[in-house]
Amino acid sequence: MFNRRLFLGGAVGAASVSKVAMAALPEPVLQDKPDTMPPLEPSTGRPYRPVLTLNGWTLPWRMNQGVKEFHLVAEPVVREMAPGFKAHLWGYNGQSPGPTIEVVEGDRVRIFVTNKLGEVTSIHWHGQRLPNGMDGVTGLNQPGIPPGKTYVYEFVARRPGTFMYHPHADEMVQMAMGMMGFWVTHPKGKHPLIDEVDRDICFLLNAYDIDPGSATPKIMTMLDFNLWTWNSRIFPGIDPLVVGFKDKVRIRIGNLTMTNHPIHLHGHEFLVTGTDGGPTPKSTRRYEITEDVAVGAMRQIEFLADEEGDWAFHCHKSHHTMNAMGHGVPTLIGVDHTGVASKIRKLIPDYMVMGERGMKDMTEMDMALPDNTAPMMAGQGPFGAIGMGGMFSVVKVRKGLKPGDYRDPGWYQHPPGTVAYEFSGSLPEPTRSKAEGVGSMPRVQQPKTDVEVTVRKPGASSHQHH
Ligand SMILES: [Cu+2]
Repeated sequence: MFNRRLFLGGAVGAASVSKVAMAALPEPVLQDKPDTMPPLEPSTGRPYRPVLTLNGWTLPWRMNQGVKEFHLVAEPVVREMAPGFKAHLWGYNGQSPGPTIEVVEGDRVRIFVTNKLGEVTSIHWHGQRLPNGMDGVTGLNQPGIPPGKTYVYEFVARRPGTFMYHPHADEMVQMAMGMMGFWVTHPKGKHPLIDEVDRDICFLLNAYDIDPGSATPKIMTMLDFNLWTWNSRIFPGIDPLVVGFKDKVRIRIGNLTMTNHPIHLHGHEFLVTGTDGGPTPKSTRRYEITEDVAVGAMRQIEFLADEEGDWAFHCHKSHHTMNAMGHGVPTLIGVDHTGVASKIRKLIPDYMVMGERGMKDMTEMDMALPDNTAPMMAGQGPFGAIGMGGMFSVVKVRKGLKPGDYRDPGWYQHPPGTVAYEFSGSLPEPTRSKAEGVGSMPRVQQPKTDVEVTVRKPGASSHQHH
């Protein structure tokens, strides 16, 4: 696929050097797997500790007379969002999102961008200080890159921190189709606000609207996305974040969806050490367990992994931890419809109803799904099905991991007596609240009879009137 020896420089023979010198354009490096690839250790240029891209990879570069040269190819890709579920997206170098680009503060960077789409594109280097003509806004800073053409961007990575890249050409379509990538600029030496960490993990938040049975996102959707993804993967297709006990951990998150995501970590408190504006001043840092990542924003969180176990790590909007969810599903909590659904399914094979005890029932129902869709929520944990999907993964904190070993260590083995257990004694009558209070003032009008309402979620009607 690509000549690693030639591309990465290092021990390159004389014959290869002249070949490199002749080839103006670096050979593009492609990735055909959605797996989390090991961090790319820098073989040329200033040293740094590389990041791990969750279900992603880092783009190799070549050194050309002191300039780091990268080659991005904008193209249609097939992305496996979870095992057995593939989507037709647009991305870079074989995947969506595109590869992570890692450089060091002060590096001169040259990026060749080849457009293999059917329409113009461009790349905006979100958050970078750079010459105005390199900022990538089609029509404002440059002409669009026509199909089949290659443009060159060149600038110095002036500011260390966490960034991303995405098109600024027909961006509603191109970003809805999955065109985006991560960028990390490492500090060139010791930095007063950027600590060295043992594990440094990054991913993008993205969202798609793909009807069950189809494979291409609907690009007009603004709010009602049905696939909430991390790096274009949905739980249980998202790899765990594996960290060693007492490791200092940094997680970098960028949001290129059209809504905010309160990202929540169990078992630990973290500090927000950076945004797309750069490292945060130490005086502004406070401990959090949930950090809202706004639209178009990036956050860098850091914590000491000093609690062993398998800790949930997810978006706290509960609809974002579900997959391929149909709206217009009536709420049937409390309604006994035993047998009704299976009778209807004999007539309408795709008919689904919500379980009468809640929606988790559906993960256990043996129902036929349309081809190429993700089960609404499904993951098999050590204690049974995990009623989650979408933006959900697990931070696995383990003793005895070797530095840089990100392999899944399996499920946590809980020490005896440390797992919630069933109570077997006799139960006293639980205390219940008996009055809600009278309110701060008397009501002006009192209804003739008391009104009693039932919560109806997820509400179908509210979605149909905007
Ligand atoms: Cu969310």
